[in-house]
Amino acid sequence: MDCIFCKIVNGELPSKKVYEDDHVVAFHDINPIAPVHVLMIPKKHIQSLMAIEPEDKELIGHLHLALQKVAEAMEVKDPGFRVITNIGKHGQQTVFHLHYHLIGGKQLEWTM
Ligand code: IU
Repeated sequence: MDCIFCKIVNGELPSKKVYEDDHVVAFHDINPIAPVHVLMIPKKHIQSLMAIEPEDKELIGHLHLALQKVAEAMEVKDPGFRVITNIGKHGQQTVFHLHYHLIGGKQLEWTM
């Protein structure tokens, strides 16, 4: 499958990993928009949040618990950070492998 993030998962493409276990990987975004910008992905190829199936419930819960660990490791737990997943054209999704942006390290704004 021609998916950039699947290639990162299987080591065909390099990435700066900050966390990995049997089910998920987190790595630094190549084009960070904040001092901390990490992508958390499931190793399983899932196109977006809208493609999550009931059978993925445990995986998605696991991914959120792993996000907590990454937030602690990246020292953004306090004073806080943001988690975003973009979906489709209006969401400006550009990579069609489910990923959660963990963004922080500065005071974030909320404007569109
Ligand atoms: P989006 O939510 O699909 O728009 O985000 C994709 C992100 O993946 C974006 O922030 C890119 O900078 C990032 N990225 C990456 O970290 N490494 C890559 O090889 C590619 C994209 I392609």
